Amino acid sequence: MIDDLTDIHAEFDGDRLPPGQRQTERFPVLSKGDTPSWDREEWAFEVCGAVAEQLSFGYDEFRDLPAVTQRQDFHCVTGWSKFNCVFTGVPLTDVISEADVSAEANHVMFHALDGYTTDLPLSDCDRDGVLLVYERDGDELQADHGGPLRVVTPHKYAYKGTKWVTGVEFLTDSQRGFWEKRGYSSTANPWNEERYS
Ligand SMILES: Nc1nc2c(c(=O)[nH]1)N[C@H]1C(S)=C(S)[C@@H](COP(=O)(O)O)O[C@H]1N2
Ligand SMILES: [Mo]
Repeated sequence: MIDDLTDIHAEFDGDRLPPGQRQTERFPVLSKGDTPSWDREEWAFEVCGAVAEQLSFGYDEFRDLPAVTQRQDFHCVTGWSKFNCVFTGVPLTDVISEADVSAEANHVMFHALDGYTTDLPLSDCDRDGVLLVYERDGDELQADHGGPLRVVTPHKYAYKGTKWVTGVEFLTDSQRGFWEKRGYSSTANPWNEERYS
C-alpha cells in the first residue's frame, strides 16, 4: 500500500507548490561533492547520542526492518519541486522508539558518508513522513540520489534529507549542520520560505 503524504502542505496552510518554487519533471542531483563509494559488508547505520539503546544495523539487517511506501513531494531550496516521488524505507519514528531516546534530547544531527551533516529539532524528526529511504518508484535508490540509504523530509527543504546517511545522533542542545553553518535556515519550512537564517 502507498500512503499519500502529498497533502502535507495543508498542515502549514500553504498550497501544494510552496511560494517561490517551480515544478520540475526531472529529478536533479545536488551534492556538495562526489558520490561516495560504499562497501556492503562494512556499511552500517548507527543510532547514537542521548539514547538508552545505541543501535547499529548492517546493510541486510537494515533491509529486514519493516518498511513503508509513501508518495511525497520534494522541495529543493534552490527553487525546484518534484511532485509524486514514491519512496520506500523505514520510518525514523520506528528507530526513535527502538533507541528509546532520552527525555532530555531535543535536537538531531544526521551524518553521512561524504561528511555532510544536517540538523533538525527532534519534534521535526519524530513525525510521519521522515523516512530512511532505499527505493524510489520501486527501484533501488540511485547512488547519486543517496543510495544505499537517504533521509527524506517532505515538510522541509530537501537539504534536510541527508543522502548516504550512516547515522543519526540525538542531542541535548542544538548544533548546526553543513549548510546550516553556511547560512541556510535551521528550520527550513518551505511554506514560510525559511531558506536562509
Ligand atoms: N550526504 C549529503 N546529503 C545531501 C546533500 C549532500 O551534499 N550530501 N545535499 C543536500 C541538498 S542541498 C539537496 S537539495 C538534496 C538533493 O537531493 P537529490 O540530489 O537527490 O536531488 O540532498 C541533500 N542531502
Ligand atoms: Mo539543496
